[in-house]
Amino acid sequence: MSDSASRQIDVAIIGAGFAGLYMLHKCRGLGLSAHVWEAGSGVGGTWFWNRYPGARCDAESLQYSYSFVPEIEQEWRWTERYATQPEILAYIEHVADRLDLKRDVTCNTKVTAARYDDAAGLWRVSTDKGEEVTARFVIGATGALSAARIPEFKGLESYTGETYHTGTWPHHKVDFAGKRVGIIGTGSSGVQLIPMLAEEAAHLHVFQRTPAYSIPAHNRPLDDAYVQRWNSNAAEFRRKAREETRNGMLYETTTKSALEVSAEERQREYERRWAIGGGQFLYAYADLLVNPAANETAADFARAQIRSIVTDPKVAALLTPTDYGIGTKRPCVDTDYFATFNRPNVTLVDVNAAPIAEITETGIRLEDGSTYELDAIVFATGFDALTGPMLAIDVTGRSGLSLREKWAEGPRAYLGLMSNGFPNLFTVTGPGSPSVLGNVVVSIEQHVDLIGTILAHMQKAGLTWIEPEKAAEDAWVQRVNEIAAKTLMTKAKSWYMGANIPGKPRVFLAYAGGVDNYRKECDAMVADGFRGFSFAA
Ligand code: N01
Repeated sequence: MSDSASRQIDVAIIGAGFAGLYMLHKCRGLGLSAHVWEAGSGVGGTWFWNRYPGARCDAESLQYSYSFVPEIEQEWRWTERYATQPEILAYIEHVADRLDLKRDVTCNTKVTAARYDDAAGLWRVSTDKGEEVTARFVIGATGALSAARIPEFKGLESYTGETYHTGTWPHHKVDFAGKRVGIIGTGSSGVQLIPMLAEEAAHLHVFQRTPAYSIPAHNRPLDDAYVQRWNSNAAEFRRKAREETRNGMLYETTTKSALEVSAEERQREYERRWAIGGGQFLYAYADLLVNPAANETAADFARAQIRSIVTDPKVAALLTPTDYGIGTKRPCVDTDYFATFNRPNVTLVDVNAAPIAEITETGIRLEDGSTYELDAIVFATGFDALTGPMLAIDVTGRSGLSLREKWAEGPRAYLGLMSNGFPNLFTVTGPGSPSVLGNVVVSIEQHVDLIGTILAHMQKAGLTWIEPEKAAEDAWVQRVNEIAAKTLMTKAKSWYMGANIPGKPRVFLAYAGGVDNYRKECDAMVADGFRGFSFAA
């Protein structure tokens, strides 16, 4: 890959995951000079970093992939319903090679600052390798879940055993055989990793603060006939997912309320969907995420599944979520998660009742004084979601305005795409867009296409400067909040709300109106002469 970049380019792109790579391809198609900087030693973004055993996507592989080059879609053969991390990474590598993208990607390099030069009307982008590049446009393709976070546990630096974070997993195989392992965190990453660790470790302690709802994946190999059927109809399937679904995935949906059917019918429907596996379960009724009583019916069903699997009633009770609704935090999808707690070498530790007081030289001590001696501690403690990756960069816009200051009370961006005060700076799937609430590849393609439409318009009209109007931004932020407030998702303590980071503003970070409606909003904005944006030559 390229290790140097020209000093003056049209577009500086930050991040070489799904978003950055497609953005680079898009820019090339417009005849713009573009370059990508990537912190990792290879392309792939999320799928480069999250290499922990068991890591796989819980969106179906035939849908969680690019659609912008139909030939690539046809020639790539996914092997499983839910692809593993190595398979997704191999796919991204394949696309990058196929489109010859890597020559414009500089790896092992973090963008540390991006400063807007008011006089020149250009961005000055600095990296941790001492490079400084000038670009007319900057595009943050930094990912929504890329700022891995270890909570500030007292004594962490004194621990002498091995430590890992799921989001920065080593490239070599980690050997847990014969070891006493502790894992903190039972979100999507923990739920995938825990069964794998239990297979290998001498003993696994799972430190759980909040129990997770988890739906079985029922993963399976993809047979040729199924793939063939998909490929023959791919264009139409993709169109439907983009334009007619809330979350960018072809799920069976209904307009029915959970409360308008009998308890028996509901039970049958939940059983049917549980047997299909994956996220479909939450689409059983239209009101599961807006009506607490409806949600409770689905939550109750999911709780009963836990009790039916976990043999020790005390452990089952601890694993059962009671104080938030199903789907109000990001739901997990698992293979053998709950059954893992029946193993004699697995102990569930309730760190809600007795929080972690400190990490000692040799393990973990809880506030009730109990101690756990551990050879390795795995942090499955998540990410500083959506805002973390952009705020890790020292971004300074017009008249010295810092993005950290501007977003101090929560992110503000028009359509989740651009922020007033930061001309010519776009974010792909940024806060205020649907991003994490569905199939993120669908949202990435939509944003990259939209940015492409804006850049093409500017080229054609001889414009060099774009900024969203403050009034349009304020109205969008208000809209994002209003839509979120109608859902139950604002009621739970989750990373959707910034609640996993002490001190982070509690605002809902994504547009919850659906990818279908979001696309319509964006298309209407374009059709209306790029309503809400100011331009200059
Ligand atoms: O992170 P999380 P994740 N003491 O934030 C706990 C995507 N993803 O990496 O809930 C004790 O969800 C925390 O507890 P609590 C997906 O969008 C997708 O698992 O805050 N515990 C929680 O249990 C997902 O939602 C896939 O009380 C502490 C856990 O750590 C997102 O990434 C796979 C703690 C963090 O869970 C993030 O998932 C993996 C503390 N001080 C990830 N601090 C697939 O597609 C935190 N925790 C399958």
